[in-house]
Amino acid sequence: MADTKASEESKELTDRDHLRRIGLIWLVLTLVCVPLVIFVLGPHLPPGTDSEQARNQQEDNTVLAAVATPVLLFIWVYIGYAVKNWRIPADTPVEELQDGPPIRGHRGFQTAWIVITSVTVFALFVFGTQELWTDYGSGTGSGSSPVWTPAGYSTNAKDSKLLVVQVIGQQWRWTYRFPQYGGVETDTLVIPAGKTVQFDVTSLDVIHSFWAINLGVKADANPGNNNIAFVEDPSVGPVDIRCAELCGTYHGAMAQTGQVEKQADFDAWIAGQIVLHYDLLPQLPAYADFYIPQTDGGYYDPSQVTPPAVDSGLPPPPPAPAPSSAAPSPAPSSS
Ligand SMILES: [Cu+2]
Repeated sequence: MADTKASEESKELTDRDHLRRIGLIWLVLTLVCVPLVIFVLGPHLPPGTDSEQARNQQEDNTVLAAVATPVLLFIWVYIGYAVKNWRIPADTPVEELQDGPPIRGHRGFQTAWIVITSVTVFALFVFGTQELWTDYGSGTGSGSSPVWTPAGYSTNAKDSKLLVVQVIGQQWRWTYRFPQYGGVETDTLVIPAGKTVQFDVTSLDVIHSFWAINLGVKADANPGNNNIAFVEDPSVGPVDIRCAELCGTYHGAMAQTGQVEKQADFDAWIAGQIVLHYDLLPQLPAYADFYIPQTDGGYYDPSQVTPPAVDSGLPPPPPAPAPSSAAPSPAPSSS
């Protein structure tokens, strides 16, 4: 009875009245939900706030969610309104079921649709491009010549004022090499808090992707390629690391926990690593931007070799023996 009354009532309303009601409900919900998305949901969005990059990306995700909210609400409000007001009564015989009348050629609606969607998408395009450009190269896939470089960056790791960490992916583990610390290699990532770190990401075999989730860094690891990404001002705590490119059977096993330490703790750790691996250092190939295992049986492309800079406070390791082209070199130690 109430249903019939309601549907009779809605029949008396013009399209314009319905539109006004839908618009009003949408407006109220939008005014309530957008601030909730920005101020309540936003601070919980990934990738968190553990570095400058992460904070920027969290802001980007908040902007995207805030822009998407009115669109989503319009769809939900319209569906809810239509279900409530234009539903065919349940006892309608099947043969009487039919589609509603088609809507054609409403200039105002078509114009508004095109303008609103175009402005939204174009604004997001400009915003997204600007954010990629200025958000410090993380994930831009700029390769060895990053679009954005922080102060202190140098194309040669030796001259860089930043801490350079070479990230080497292979099936199925990560190795980290520190060219400014005698080229020592480690199997865990430790970096100092509050600094800018440059990740030179490469691979020994197939394509991997170095994803330091809570630092907001994701960079593809391509064999024969040096893909550079930066992280600024990381805060002390664990780093959640994954491989983000399906790379074979044990792809899922490339998950690891690194650590951001206070500078003094990092200094102690890296000095300890050098002492631990001191005898092995001469057996490592000279530092290079990437490994090319196939070329001459060695692990680095000789044309890419740049001498390592040692500023660990320890004496530099003895010079590496001349590479032999007859037999393949042993795999570099990663532990
Ligand atoms: Cu992988």
